[in-house]
Amino acid sequence: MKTLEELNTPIFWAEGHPGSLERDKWVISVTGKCVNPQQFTWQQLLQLPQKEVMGRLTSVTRWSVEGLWTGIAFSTILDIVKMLPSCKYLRFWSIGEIYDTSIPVDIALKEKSLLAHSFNKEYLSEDYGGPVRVFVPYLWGYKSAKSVVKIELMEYYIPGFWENRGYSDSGEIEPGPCRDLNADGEIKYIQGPGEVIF
Ligand SMILES: Nc1nc2c(c(=O)[nH]1)N[C@H]1C(S)=C(S)[C@@H](COP(=O)(O)O)O[C@H]1N2
Ligand SMILES: [Mo]
Repeated sequence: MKTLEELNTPIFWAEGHPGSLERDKWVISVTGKCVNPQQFTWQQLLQLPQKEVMGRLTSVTRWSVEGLWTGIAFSTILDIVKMLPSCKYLRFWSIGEIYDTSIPVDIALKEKSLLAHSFNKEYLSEDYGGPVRVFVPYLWGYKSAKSVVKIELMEYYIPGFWENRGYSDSGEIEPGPCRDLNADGEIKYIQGPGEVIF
């Protein structure tokens, strides 16, 4: 099984590369519309039930990479903090809190959405959003915030970093050509919205 680097996956850090990040000191705060806002350390995240999903990260810049992602289901986190019924969106913040993006709770709760720490059984490096990033194969990659430090449970939607710069608020995947990085960048076609399956 290949790493993201071996698959020549582009490394996107629109806000600037964060440098080296210490897995053992990583903390994610979960705040907003919940009964028990709390922080999760790296060690605590690893003690939660782990989930593996096979899926594609697909960029609006038209490349897509598939692999086995491991992490924690959002339902696990939202149950622990006791999300309130008024919460409709999850807003993710990356390290430095310049990059943010939001997704509807119902998409976060879909089968393959994860707070991911591994790709093809290896921990994610800083380049690819380690220690912990969002993985949401149902929407364009800009919704999959890297190196997440905060998850805000929101009643309403706020456009994030790329949404403020012209990408769609929904992040809905649109049909068209796309380079499949698992096939050496061969151009394939995205047929419709939703999870990309070539
Ligand atoms: N913090 C942060 N997260 C981010 C981005 C970014 O620039 N900064 N780029 C997004 C976009 S546009 C895509 S396609 C994916 C790319 O993930 P990769 O850099 O691991 O390939 O990360 C998303 N998450
Ligand atoms: Mo992207």
